[in-house]
Amino acid sequence: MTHDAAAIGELRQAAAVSIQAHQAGMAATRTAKTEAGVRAAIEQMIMANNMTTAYTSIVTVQDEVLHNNHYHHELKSGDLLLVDAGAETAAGWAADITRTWAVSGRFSPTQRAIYEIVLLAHDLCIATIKSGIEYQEIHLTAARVIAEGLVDLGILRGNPTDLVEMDAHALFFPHGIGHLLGLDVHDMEDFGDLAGYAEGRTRSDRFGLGYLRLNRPLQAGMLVTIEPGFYQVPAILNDRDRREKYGDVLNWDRLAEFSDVRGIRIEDDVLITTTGTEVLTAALPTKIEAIEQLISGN
Ligand SMILES: [Mn+2]
Repeated sequence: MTHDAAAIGELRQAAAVSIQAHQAGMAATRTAKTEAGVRAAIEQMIMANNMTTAYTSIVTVQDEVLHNNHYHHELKSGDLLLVDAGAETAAGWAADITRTWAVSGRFSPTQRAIYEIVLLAHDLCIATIKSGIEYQEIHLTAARVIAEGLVDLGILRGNPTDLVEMDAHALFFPHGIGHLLGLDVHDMEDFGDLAGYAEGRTRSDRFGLGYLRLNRPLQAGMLVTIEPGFYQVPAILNDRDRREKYGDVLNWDRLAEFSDVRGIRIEDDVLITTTGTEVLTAALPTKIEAIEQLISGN
């Protein structure tokens, strides 16, 4: 559950190589014709550091497909490319990073607006983490920021707190805020929820909480991911029951203006310390301007 100094040393190395790999992927986006070309650059960097991929890389312009392992799509100007890739050291310690960038090197105004909401959720979650806080509270922080942002944009209508209570955030953020990270990328999930859930706790049946992989108070030495997202998943948004339940709170006409935002996720690896937190993957930028620079190379 908590990592000792030797483990943290390994986890730092996995994080450092994963950062280099994402930077290589960003640079490769300038010339790559397909998702596969970007994936190759990312995984080459991991291999060149004598590491392996900690999990099957996600490198996709179909950003709304949460575990997409196809790489054949052409990269087109106007697409967002979502990359979820991490390295694993020879001893088996993993990193897990997601970034989303514009293939052209320039986010559109609509992509920028949604990206800023996801980034605000990411930043506020990380700022809120400390030893003793409930991880579910971090998840709900992200849910609230996303609901507030979507209300501001006119996509959702209503009071953000009420919207989170009715799980309206999960229409666009249909997964948990993150998970434990260590020898496995979803560390210890082979035990079901035995490690992820504190004794006596079980998964919620709520649409907006049931996907949470970790539900216990955080403590120093734990390494968790923080990975808020926004996606337009047709299977969720076109579901007849949901369209009825959320018919009054979702502005479909306004949402249609954001059709070039299929999905955005931003994920970092956060170590809880006795004095606060340390983001092991912080050296990889999350701000739009810095990412646009890395893509365009200027
Ligand atoms: Mn993850």
